[in-house]
Amino acid sequence: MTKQKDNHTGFSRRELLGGTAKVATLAGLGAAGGLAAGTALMPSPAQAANKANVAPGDLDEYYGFWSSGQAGEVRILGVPSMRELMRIPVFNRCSASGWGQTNESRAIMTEGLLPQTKKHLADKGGIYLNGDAHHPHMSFTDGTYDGRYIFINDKANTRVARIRCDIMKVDKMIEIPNASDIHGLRPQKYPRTGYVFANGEHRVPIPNDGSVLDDPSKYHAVFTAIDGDTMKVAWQVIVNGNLDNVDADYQGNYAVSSCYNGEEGVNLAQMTSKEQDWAVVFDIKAIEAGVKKKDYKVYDGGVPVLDGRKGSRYTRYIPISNSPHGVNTAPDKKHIVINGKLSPTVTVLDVTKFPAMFADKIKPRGVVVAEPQLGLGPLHTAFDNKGNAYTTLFLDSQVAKWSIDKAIRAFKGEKVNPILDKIDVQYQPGHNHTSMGETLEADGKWLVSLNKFSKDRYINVGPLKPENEQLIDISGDKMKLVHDGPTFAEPHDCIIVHRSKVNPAHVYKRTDPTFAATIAMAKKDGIDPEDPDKIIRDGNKVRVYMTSVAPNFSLEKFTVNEGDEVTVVVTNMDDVQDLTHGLTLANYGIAFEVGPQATQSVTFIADRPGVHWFYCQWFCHALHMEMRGRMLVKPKGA
Ligand code: CUK
Ligand code: CUA
Repeated sequence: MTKQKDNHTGFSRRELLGGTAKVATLAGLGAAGGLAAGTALMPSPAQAANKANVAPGDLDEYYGFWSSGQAGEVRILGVPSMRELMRIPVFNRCSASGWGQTNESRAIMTEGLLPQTKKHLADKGGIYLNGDAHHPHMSFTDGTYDGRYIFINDKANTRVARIRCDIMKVDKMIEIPNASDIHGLRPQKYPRTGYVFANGEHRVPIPNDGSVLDDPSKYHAVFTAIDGDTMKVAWQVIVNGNLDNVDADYQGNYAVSSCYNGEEGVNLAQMTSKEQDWAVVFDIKAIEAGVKKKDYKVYDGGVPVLDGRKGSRYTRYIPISNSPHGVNTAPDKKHIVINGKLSPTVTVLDVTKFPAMFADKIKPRGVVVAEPQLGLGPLHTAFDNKGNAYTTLFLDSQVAKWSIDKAIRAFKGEKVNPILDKIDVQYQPGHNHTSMGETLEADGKWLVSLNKFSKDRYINVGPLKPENEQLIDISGDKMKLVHDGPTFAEPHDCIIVHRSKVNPAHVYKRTDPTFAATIAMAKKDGIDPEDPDKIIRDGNKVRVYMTSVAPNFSLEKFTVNEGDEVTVVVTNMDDVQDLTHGLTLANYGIAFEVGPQATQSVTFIADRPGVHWFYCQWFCHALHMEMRGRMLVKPKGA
């Protein structure tokens, strides 16, 4: 394939192809070698786009949960409209909602940090301000989404967070000990989540305290199983090589991770020197038995760490050529696809052969049942409900649709081409995802391709270009591109969840655990937080309690002394849906959201004397501008 060269000729591909989605689609078919006959029947892009059109006021059929890579948050999109509906701050700090600033969010962000990290952050504000959020996945029950939680990794600072789907806010965030840079993440699919599997991608010494430095032979990668209910690490397994992506089977017995650095190198040349890497299979039941028998060591974090290196009864290593990347379990409950990255192939594993492999009755490669060559740079695969798979080809800037069955038959020697269709995407796709495609309820309606480059698809916005996420209709034989969506860093990964699976609340419950500690504090101060207009002074600590009801704060003003440690607690008494208030404290860098029926608080030092207005920043009422009050800070010695 020479597609990339187009970008070096001075012409953009769009110009070369004539600039319509239709022509691009045809070019994709041409590349698959199946052009001509059916093309006259293809609907125009406008017709095809109609299906994706959600009229004003109409609701989408699916929730899309998008990670945002280095932006560190999760975004909720409506699918198929691709409208961005909401952002959920996770590892980032959010100016609008006060995530990372409120006492409630800071408790969530800090309680799961290791002691050495708390120490590291002590003089830096106490929390990390960045994250690299790659893989959002919903909790499962019996092989499909159950609408409880979304789990997501932070590659930048080795964390895993949990989002509560009833309020669409993070309620737990933990740092993973003994590992570095959590990358691949997937929940157990059966019988339920259960475990959340998390891959430490980069190899480091254990413990990583400086006693080992430039001796990579003493570095390790660690696989972690987190209990998704308690958000505590259940156990860890040391492996050979490194750990990239992971998926679980539909039986609850195994997890499979890809390794692109079997060489255990620390630079590019070393990491890519060998033709063979592998996928490592974890035997969950054997590991649980090993934990029971205390066949482990304890390093950091007080968690059991088992040895799963080659020869261990807990793992098997399946040789795969050249830097495998994505790992994707098919909804046929049987096949797991490992995507080749530097190899043009994907490798199909048959999970029903795993017990024989662990019993050493067959060689690890004996579980491979197909290895079709799809094109250049296969990264990730998604599935429909008809036995087909959709693989992104990063280097070819295409998505290949292929038949798992045909690939298996071809592997056995039958003369059959497993590739059914190819479509051009713009440009360089990483992850893709189908509607409900990672569950037993895959429905084969929509495919989203998350592309790392937009190049010429949009008017120029300066040196930093948006990336591009595209919606593809996969309901027919041929894939049809129906929507381009520019996106800020970064369209990393997503899931597409039928809206029947998710049922968020409209207003908070007063008993919500995310602000229970604040209410307990109010009670200790002898205050009913729902009827508070009270200022408690406790040495130089001042706690200010107020409520909000549009368009009023219950306190018109409060007075503190310069140098006081002030905690402002706001309870939003409005119990109407969509009536969020906020509190912004001028020239103190303070702002936070208070949802209907929620209590939120912030603590700061009143180190600037003078008059400081606080105001509501959520436009809530015709008299929203008047929804304000004063903090009076008496100067020292006055
Ligand atoms: S990894 Cu980036 S394209 Cu982090 Cu999911 Cu494959
Ligand atoms: Cu309350 Cu604006």
